[in-house]
Amino acid sequence: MFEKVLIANRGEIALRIIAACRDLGVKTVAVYSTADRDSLHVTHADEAICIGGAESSRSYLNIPAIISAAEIADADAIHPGYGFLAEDARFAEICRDCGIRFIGPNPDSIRLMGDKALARKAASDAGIPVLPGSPEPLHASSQARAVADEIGFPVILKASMGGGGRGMRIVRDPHDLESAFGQARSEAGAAFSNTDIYLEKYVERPRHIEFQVLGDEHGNVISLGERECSIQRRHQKLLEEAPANAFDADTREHIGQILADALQAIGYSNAGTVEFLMDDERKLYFIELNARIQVEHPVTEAVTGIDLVRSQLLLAAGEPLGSVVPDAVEIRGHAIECRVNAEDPETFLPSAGKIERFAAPGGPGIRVDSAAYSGWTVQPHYDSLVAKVTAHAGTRGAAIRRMRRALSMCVLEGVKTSIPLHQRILEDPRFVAGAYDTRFIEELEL
Ligand code: MV4
Repeated sequence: MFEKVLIANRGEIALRIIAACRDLGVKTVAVYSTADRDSLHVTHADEAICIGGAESSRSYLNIPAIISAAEIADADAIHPGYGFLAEDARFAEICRDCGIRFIGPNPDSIRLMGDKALARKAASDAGIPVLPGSPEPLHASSQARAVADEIGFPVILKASMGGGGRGMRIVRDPHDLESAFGQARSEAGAAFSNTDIYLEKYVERPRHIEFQVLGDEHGNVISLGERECSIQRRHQKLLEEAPANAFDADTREHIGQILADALQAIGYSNAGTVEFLMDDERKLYFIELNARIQVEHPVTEAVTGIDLVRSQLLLAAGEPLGSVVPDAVEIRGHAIECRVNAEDPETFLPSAGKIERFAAPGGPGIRVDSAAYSGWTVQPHYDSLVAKVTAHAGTRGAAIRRMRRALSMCVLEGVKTSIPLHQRILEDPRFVAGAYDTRFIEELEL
């Protein structure tokens, strides 16, 4: 195992990684920006090094500063968390070239998955179901026309270097295809310095279902089941659950086996999340693979009993999968996570400011991941996540009641938060019935 791990992140995920390291007896190095001097990841790491100014580009995205910190502290590995440098293939490569283990997939996997058109082709070639669409990136609108006429409208144009909802354009009327293609291309060029576009059949009212996978560095991959993440607003998830609503064990098994075989063929290792859209016939189609630990990993940890961040560390250190996870992974009960953001409930804009009072809920089946404390200031420079509250219980109904109890016992004063919105979601009959899709929030707001 590693002697010392540098955590190239902040907030709750930095604390989560420190916890996993300490459980394994691994020393930790925090890095922080000048805005984060009073942050808990600085308090709790064994060492802490200031790497630059408040703006992310000067600190948490500053590769030379982070590598220098790792060399000064003599860290043998870097955990990138999520966001920031987590899916930067170049950073993973630089770590490797400097003799520092990058705790995540290899640079080639990260690069492949970063190009959504190539990822889609690789997934399809490896036997993962994809939507009808273009087999390669499109370079001219005539190519888009040929594919769209073949598969039928509506279609969606997506930027290859986009993802997570950025750089997409729905085309319902065949007459709009050429102009939409031109706009998608110029937007992609401006946003990603890459004009590659691909096309897919557009799925109306999809559900967002994602599978957690883990792979070792010896060619073994397993699936740890799915999460349902359809409750989101402007591509920001608000609440996630595991397992997905009314998802049968046979489908879980079937897709899980396809993913294990496919990712083994691709040479994928460490943690990953395979995103699918589920249509109204409950068919699943691959859309993206996120080559990182995700915000919502605690719901999978709750229902599988597997510590995913500990697993990432062990796998990156070369441990075989068989010694990291049990032979038979069972899904036990139901878990729900609410992402508590410091935001204005009217405008959804981040509400930075001082937290005057914070007391996290607890009790049976409740887990809180947070770097907040009374007197801490929510920084305007970073994302507005203040706490993740995860409820685990024997049934979905019991998990919903447990989450309502936890949110009602969460004291969080001084900033506006998304808790009232979460409470509305948890009372909504469609949510309670599990009968929702990705349009749930826009319809809740009507
Ligand atoms: C789609 C789609 C419908 N059809 N692709 C948005 C985020 C990105 N990961 C993929 N997204 C979508 N891709 C096809 N072919 C609808 C969405 C989509 C969506 C997907 C998941 C969760 C929320 C969403 C909200 C709006 C659109």
